[in-house]
Amino acid sequence: MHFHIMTLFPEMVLGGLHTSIIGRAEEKGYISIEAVNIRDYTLDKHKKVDDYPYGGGAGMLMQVQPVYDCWKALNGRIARRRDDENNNGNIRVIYVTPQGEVFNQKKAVELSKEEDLIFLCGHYEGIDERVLEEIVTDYISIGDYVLTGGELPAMVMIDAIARLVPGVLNNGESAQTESHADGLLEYPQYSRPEVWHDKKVPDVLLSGHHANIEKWRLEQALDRTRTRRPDLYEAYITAHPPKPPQNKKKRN
Ligand code: 4GO
Repeated sequence: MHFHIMTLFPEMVLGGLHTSIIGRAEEKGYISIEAVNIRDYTLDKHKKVDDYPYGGGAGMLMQVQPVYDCWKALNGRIARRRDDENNNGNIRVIYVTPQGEVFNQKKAVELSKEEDLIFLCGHYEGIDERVLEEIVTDYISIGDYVLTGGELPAMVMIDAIARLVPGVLNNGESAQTESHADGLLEYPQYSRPEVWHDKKVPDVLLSGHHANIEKWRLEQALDRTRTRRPDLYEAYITAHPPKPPQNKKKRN
């Protein structure tokens, strides 16, 4: 899967994503991450990319020309790599904005199935609406708060999406069993030593009894979700109503 980030701060995005698991996934070729500097496309002789908003108001806006020309060039490069000149506009462009649909694990799963994704990161007070209308396919937010730029949310989403791409996590199972995969928070986990600060690892985990361990983990996940995220718990219980107790027929 190929991630393309349109930004005024390419070093920021690349610096944050070239480390750890995502960096290794890139080295191994499971994903690629490219940052494109919008400023490289400005036709302004002073390399300016922003201007005052019509109608007044605080701050500056990113202008249509550099954003559009940057996208046009990038989209063309992707189309040529795919050997498909007719796919203009097919590549999803995500504008990272507090006005978008709120990102979650379900959205991450959906987006992880794309071959290419373009993230458009705004700065200042945002981007001239007209170019957004022409190039953006998805408006997505990482939560109800305002940041100074779209770079951090783009990095958050890329991390969440990339780890779902096959091969990125070494253990194929771990993306399925973790928090949010099934709508529940994850059960608590323990490693060595067996006792620490007088706290002992729960006996069931040392028992080797896999059915009991699974049962304990599900109970813990349910309990944790109910107390910490009652909203998720309600949704889970609605989708998985608890089975009524089995009515055991007495045999004569
Ligand atoms: C995205 C972008 C917050 C989010 C942003 C978010 N703030 N909650 N700021 O995902 C355009 C200029 C938006 C700064 C950007």
